[in-house]
Amino acid sequence: MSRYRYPALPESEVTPKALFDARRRFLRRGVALGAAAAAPGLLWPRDAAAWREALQGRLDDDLDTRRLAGGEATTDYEDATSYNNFYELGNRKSDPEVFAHKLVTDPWSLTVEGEVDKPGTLALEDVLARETLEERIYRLRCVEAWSMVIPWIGFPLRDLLERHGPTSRAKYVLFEAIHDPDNLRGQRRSILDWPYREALRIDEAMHPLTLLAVGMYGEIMPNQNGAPIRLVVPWKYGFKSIKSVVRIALTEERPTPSWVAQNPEEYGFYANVNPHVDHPRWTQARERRIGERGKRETLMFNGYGDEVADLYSGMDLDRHY
Ligand SMILES: Nc1nc2c(c(=O)[nH]1)N[C@H]1C(S)=C(S)[C@@H](COP(=O)(O)O)O[C@H]1N2
Ligand SMILES: [Mo]
Repeated sequence: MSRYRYPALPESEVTPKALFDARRRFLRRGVALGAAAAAPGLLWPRDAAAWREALQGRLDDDLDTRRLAGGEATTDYEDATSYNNFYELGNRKSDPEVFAHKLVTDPWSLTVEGEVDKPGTLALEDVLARETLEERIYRLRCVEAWSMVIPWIGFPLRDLLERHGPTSRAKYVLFEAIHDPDNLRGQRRSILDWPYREALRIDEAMHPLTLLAVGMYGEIMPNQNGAPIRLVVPWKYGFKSIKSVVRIALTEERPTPSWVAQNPEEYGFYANVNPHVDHPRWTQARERRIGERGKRETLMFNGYGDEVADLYSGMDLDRHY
């Protein structure tokens, strides 16, 4: 990926893969590293540095890991943080890393509203204090026919939604990303109708594989990957996995995601990974795994069919792409 190598983050900001692996080995041997995990319910520190330290303390804890990428090797950290789609930070794959510092993540709050009994806006540290973090290794398949395998750290979206009590009218979940055109160069251009919006059907949102991620590779989420909190829906094309989420609204009507609004011929609401339905500009039968030579066959539902195919039984997936 040397073609995409741009000025790297300061060394203190990154954990090279080797260090990550070494720490994992330590953790497997049961050696406690870093600060102790913060107890749920603890009042989290409000200033950014203290918060980072507290979150890092929880990431250093021996989190449960679920390997859900069929034993496939994880993508190099360097590649996963330098080859990105994050249009708020620019169009090129290298832009998100180069302009990562423009994303202001402190303070950050998350609003949950709409069809819920208990709407509310919480500081991110208060959201996190309630949740149990875990590690999940998932494939990530972009609609542009490249893919990665990423070890995320986060918690099921379902846990958050249930705390707010979805009403019986909640049929869809809308997600909205940060809107900050003063700092985010991409938002000064009309690539999309900002802010970036995505949506899931409620059963997709409540599915145990659907994750809200706050870290990856044992680290706090790098800005270019969607800090401080992003969605990860591993059986759908990457554009559904919206980064830097500020608002979640449960709705009765189906929301229109940004990409669907921009080009409904190219992007569908469901966007399930499907090797049999081609995008007008890309065949979806095969994919390029970043860091590998050659191509891989794309798997139906990105390899998560056993878990999720039931969600779509009786639906014509050629039409509901
Ligand atoms: N807010 C926001 N979220 C976004 C995007 C974006 O441009 N803005 N790009 C999407 C696309 S197209 C992909 S493939 C994934 C890429 O995630 P990664 O850079 O962490 O691999 O993020 C998705 N989430
Ligand atoms: Mo993508």
